[in-house]
Amino acid sequence: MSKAGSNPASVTVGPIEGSTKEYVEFDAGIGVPVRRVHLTNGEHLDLYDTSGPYTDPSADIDLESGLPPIRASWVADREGTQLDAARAGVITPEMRYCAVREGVSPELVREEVAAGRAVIPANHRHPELEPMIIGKAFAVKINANIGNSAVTSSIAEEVEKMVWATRWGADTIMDLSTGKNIHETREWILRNSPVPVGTVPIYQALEKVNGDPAALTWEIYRDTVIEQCEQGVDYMTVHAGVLLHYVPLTANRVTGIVSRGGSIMAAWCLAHHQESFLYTHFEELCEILHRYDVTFSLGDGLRPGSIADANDEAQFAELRTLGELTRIAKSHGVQVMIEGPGHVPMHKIVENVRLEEELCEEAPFYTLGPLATDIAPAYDHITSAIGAAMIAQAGTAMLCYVTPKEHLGLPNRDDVKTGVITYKIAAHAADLAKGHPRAQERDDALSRARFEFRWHDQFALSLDPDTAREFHDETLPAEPAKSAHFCSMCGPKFCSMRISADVRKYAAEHGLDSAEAIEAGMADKAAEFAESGSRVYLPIDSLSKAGDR
Ligand code: IRN
Ligand code: FE2
Repeated sequence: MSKAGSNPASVTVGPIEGSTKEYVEFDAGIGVPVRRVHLTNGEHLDLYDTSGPYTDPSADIDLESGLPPIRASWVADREGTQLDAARAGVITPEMRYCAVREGVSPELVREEVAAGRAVIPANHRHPELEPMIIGKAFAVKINANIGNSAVTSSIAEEVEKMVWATRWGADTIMDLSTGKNIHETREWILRNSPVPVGTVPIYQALEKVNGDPAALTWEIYRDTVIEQCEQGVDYMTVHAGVLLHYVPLTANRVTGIVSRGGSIMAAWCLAHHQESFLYTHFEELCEILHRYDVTFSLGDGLRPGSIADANDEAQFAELRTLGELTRIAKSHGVQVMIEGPGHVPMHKIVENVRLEEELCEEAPFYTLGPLATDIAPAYDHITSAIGAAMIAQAGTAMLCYVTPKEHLGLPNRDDVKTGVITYKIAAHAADLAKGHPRAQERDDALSRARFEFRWHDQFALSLDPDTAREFHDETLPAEPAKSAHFCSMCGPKFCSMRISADVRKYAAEHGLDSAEAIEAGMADKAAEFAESGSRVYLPIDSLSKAGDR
């Protein structure tokens, strides 16, 4: 491995509270990971697990040697892509693996990949990867962006951010490093990443020409792409839809071009008054990506960066070009997904999915939020999760997370976790609405635990057990409170869950169903009320006598 120098010291390891790491039987020596939540009533629930061996206490984590190359024998003499195989009717081990993870048939996976409605980003040179699938027929996925910039962050921190993001549920990560040691940082991340790693090669190409977009050339870009393909990057953002004659369409926008990659390419086109080299050399790019089975993520360089600019001509002109490029990529057997906005008000969201599907042959849509309003910097994980949930329900396959630091600074570890958890909420809410086969199991298990006051189980089933427990324990830290039939929100007397349980108990004791029980209970209460003199407000001493303070 070409990883010299700064050795990342350590990363977060160990199981998530209330869960163990298990492997569902697959091929010899390879299992499909699940997070098994153990409940106090003796039941357990297996959850989709993105965290890799880091949550397995028996795993030997050594960042120097990287994760075990579980796919090594699958890719040893592989030629072609998952798309080629799927079209030829072949079910690859990666497809079978994804099928187990999703709880669907391998044939469904093959069909969706063959149709270009799903992608399995898996570079032949990233054998450490635990394969996953992105497509609207499957669970909605989320991506976490990490990466240092020129001003902050070290390699050690970036590797930890990858481990940390996948611990909380990131399905893929993108290394957007722009500062020093880009190649080395990426090597550490790749060799230790159980999830697909994406990049935006134009960022590194720009570093190579000292930050001057006009100095970029096709050759420098091409060599950067090859360098990253060789390293094992699984998917790449390519802003090939930013055409020279689209740039003027952004002139009257409120926020112009907000995409980093988009603005670099726009600057190049204007400086040379030539068509984008990403567009003119697109077929060559397809040939390179095909050799490694790297997936295109066609960038939305002209995405709206404000509510005012949503769904404008610049955005949709680019989308039409992405449709054209999708067909070219697919004709080369290269897998494709399409990046989308951005900032979009709620009533304009569904139109984005409809158009993307129409223009890009239903290639998986991968969106950045969108933010449903511009007015809440510091809370843009929330403004964007509103849009993300809606766009995912409409058919978006993967959501790029937004952290509370969006528009303000580089996210730290806490921001990364907040962003991931927020996006898991959006993705899961969409899975429920779409009727994804296994989504509701978890809600039902958690609600049962809540109703039965199994506090430990409620924590363990939650997206963020640590914070759930911490909030509970702020007011009721003692262990007996973990089986108490109330929490400090309403207190023992006003707990609706407890009262409901009482209604059921009354029903069982009196041989009634719940509705009858409520009626009978009401009648009892009415009699009691009349007996006590029909007064709504009782004198304080009558209450304290009953100990009811
Ligand atoms: C996702 C959808 N639209 C954009 N993205 C992500 O934004 C993309 O995957 C990558 O992580 C980042 C690229 O940003 P620029 O270069 O377009 O600003
Ligand atoms: Fe923005």
